[in-house]
Amino acid sequence: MNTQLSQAQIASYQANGFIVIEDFLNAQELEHWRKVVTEAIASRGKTKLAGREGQEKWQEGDGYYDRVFVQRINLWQDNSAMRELMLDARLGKMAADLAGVEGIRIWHDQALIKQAWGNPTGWHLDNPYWSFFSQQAISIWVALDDVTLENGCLYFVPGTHKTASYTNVNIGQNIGDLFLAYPDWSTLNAISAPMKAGSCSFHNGLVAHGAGANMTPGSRRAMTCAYMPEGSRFNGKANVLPQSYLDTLKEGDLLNNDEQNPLIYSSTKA
Ligand SMILES: O=C(O)CCC(=O)C(=O)O
Ligand SMILES: [Fe+2]
Repeated sequence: MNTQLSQAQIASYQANGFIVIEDFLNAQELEHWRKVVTEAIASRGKTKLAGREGQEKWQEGDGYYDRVFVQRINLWQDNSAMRELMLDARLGKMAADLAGVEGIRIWHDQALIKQAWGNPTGWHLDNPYWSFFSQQAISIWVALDDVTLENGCLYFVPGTHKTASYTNVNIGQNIGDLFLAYPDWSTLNAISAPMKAGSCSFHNGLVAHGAGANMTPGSRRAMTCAYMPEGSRFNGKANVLPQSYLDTLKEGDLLNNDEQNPLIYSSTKA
């Protein structure tokens, strides 16, 4: 795993709100990640979020959003091989160094499989969906297939993380709705991020991003993980937090539960 970051890469991430890292996984590691993701999804079944079997809200249906991608969240919580991949401190250090923070917790992982002929991923921000607000939230997105303009690569609008508020839109059928909420962004150009399988990108939780449709008969598989900077506080949104934990939280509380949000790296702890 190529986890080295140069100062130039960190500076580029901070200026643009995203960075692509080529050849992140070697061929053997890529095979392993593919296998783990495939098995974890298969054993999860139709429930999108760990621990929510039978809850209607978290079951895959057949609407537009269900055809954007197969989305399975917090696979680390119910699959031990995925837990080993996601809790790797080297990933935490990359995320912390790019974000410019001391400590990083897992917010949630997610497999995002844009299947053959899948819908585009409408433009959105990530962090406003989550239970904490942070300008330093960050996600890794690992390409498990060659990701191209044809099968649904990511797109970013550079620099938007600097002017974003926490206003957001849902990933819906009108893929450009985000630009109605942020009219100042509507004349900016997007950058596409095609990647070879095994490459990855990191993006800021407030940078405008989306992905194209899958216009091919093959799947575009990605394994992703969203990270929360250590010290983040509860903003009142439930998002993926279980009810039993929400019952103990009030707005402003530190989100420091090691079971739900493991601290995978801290520069101040050995
Ligand atoms: O994979 C996609 O289509 C979208 C990914 C995304 O929005 C994210 O990782 O935050
Ligand atoms: Fe996103």
